Amino acid sequence: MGQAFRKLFDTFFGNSEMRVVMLGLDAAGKTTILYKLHIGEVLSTVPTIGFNVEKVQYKNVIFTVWDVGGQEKLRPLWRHYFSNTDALIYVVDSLDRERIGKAKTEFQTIINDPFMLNSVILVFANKQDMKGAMSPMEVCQGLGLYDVKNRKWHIQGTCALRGDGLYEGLDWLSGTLKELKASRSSASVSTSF
Ligand SMILES: Nc1nc2c(ncn2[C@@H]2O[C@H](COP(=O)(O)OP(=O)(O)OP(=O)(O)O)[C@@H](O)[C@H]2O)c(=O)[nH]1
Ligand SMILES: [Mg+2]
Repeated sequence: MGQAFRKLFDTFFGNSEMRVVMLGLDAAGKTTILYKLHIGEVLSTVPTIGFNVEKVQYKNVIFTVWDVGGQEKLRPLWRHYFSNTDALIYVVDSLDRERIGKAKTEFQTIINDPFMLNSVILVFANKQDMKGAMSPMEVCQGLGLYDVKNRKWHIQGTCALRGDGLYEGLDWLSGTLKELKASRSSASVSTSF
C-alpha cells in the first residue's frame, strides 16, 4: 500500500519521465524540432538515417524524445520504436499538400499498431510560417484525426524555426499524460486496499 501511495505522490509532485516517439514523413521538420527543444537553437539538418534521441526537460517532466528518419525506405523501421511509448508526436509539413494522403496512410498505420494503442497523440502542423501552408484544421482533416475516437489527441500549429507552438504542445502532453498516470495510480491504490 505504501508503494502505491508513493507512486501517487510522485505522479502529482515529483519529476516524471515520458517516452515520446516523433515520426512523420521526411523533411517534415522532426530533427529541427528536437534540437530546438533540446538546445534552443535551429541546427542545419541533413535527412536522418536512423534516429536521434535526446532528453528534453520541461517543467517537471523529462521527455525522452526519439526522432526517427522519415524517408520511405526507413519507415518499415518505425515499428521498432513503438513499445513502451507514452506519446506519439506526429509532424506534418503543412506546405506539402501533395503528400498529405501519404502522411495520412502512415499516420493511420502507426496509431492502429497494437503497441501504440495506449499512446496519446500530439500532431504538429509544422511550417506555419510558409505562405500557402495548410491550417492545423486542414491538416487535422487530411490525417483523418477527427475520426480518432477513444484516444487523447491534440493538434498544434508550429513553426520549428522560430519555436512557435512547440512548448504549447509539450504543455498539452505533460498535462494529459499526468492525468492518465494519476488515474492509473489511483486505480492501483484502490485495488491495493
Ligand atoms: N520554413 C520552415 N522550414 C522548416 C521548419 N521546420 C523545419 N524546416 C526545414 O525543413 C527541412 C527539413 O527539416 P528536418 O528537421 O531535417 O526534417 P526531418 O523531419 O527530420 O526529415 P528526415 O530526417 O528526413 O525524416 C530543413 O531545411 C528545415 O530547416 C519550419 O517550421 N518552417
Ligand atoms: Mg531528421
